[in-house]
Amino acid sequence: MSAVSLRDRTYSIALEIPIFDLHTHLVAPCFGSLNLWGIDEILTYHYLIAEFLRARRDISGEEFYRWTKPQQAEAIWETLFVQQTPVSEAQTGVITIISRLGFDPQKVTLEELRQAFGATNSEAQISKVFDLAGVSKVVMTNDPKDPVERAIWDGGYVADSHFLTALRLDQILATGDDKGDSSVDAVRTYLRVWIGKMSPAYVAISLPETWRFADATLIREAVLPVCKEYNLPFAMMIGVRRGVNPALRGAGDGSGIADLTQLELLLQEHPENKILVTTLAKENAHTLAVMARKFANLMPFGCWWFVNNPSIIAEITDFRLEMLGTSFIPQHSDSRVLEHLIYKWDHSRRIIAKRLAKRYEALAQSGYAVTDDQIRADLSRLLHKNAEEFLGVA
Ligand code: FIX
Ligand code: ZN
Repeated sequence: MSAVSLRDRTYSIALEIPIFDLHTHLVAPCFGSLNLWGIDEILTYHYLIAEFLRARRDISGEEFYRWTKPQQAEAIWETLFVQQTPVSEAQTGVITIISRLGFDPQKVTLEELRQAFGATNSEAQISKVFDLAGVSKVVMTNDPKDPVERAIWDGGYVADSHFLTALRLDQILATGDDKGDSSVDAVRTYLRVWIGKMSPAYVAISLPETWRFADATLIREAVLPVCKEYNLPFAMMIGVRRGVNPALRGAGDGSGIADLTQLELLLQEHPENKILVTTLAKENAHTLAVMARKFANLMPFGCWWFVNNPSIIAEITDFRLEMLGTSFIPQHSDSRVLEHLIYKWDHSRRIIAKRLAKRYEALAQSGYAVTDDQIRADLSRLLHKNAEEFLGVA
């Protein structure tokens, strides 16, 4: 079979496989205003805010954030989509969303888009977007230290089968329990309480590139023992430099290359914990793949944030397939706005299928012709089974 038809076959099978999205900032409908959807939220995604402020150096972050959200969206639409060719990944992502929702992205106006989104509601949009994106379930990012989210947990949480929970620890480890007690015992108790309330699929934290295992007392003595007690994976997102430009607020974070020998120390000391890791620096992704060959309890996942770009997703997926076969989780969307699921998975599904087909071509050159059943089984592992089995939610 020719390389082209192998690639086409692999992609058409990928389109049939339901996606399990391991990490997002989407929330179930019961979280009300935290559930972001619609064209103004799509246009004011912090990736686009950063790109807008580059295009309009005459406008400061302080001034931009004084505008209303509709004013921000109108300025971003005019600058990044009318005055410019939308070639960045975040710009092209908006075009993918608009096209997949049935509009002509080169003719539709912002007003027409606002009217179309205004004619529907969040529940209807959730089922439409999950269907269009081919996503079966997403994992939320849940933080009981967020006062708005906490109010829902304290009185209005309604489980939704599309949305699994994940207990996020950045704030809990930084500020301790509700009384501000960040002793090991207090944090262990707090984790047990919230694991009981949320039944999370995993427990997660983001860490700077300067993170050191020896200094991480609460991770070593509270988080890892409690995760092991509940057989919960611990997800570490390593390499973020928070607030490198505070004026950009959520758009102001940067990236750093981490010393992953710190992760090696954790894996050596805690072989019975299930550890999910994604890294923000491309260089770290390669080291992580090598490390996953040494530690079977380490599950590399996703192409996070600044490496969630087609050229880098392709490179990272290539060396993961070459070193790990199909024993990793190639992508998560990190969607913040509901409709992101459409573009992030359209773009990633196509790349993952293409890179897997490259491996099939290599097999063909060695005299091995892969079958449709094998392609389906491999893509099922990559797109949902590896995640579901590692989390124990299969
Ligand atoms: O720490 C995280 O979960 C990051 O993904 C976010 O802080 C970041 O803003 C993001 O959404 C990147 O895609
Ligand atoms: Zn995230």
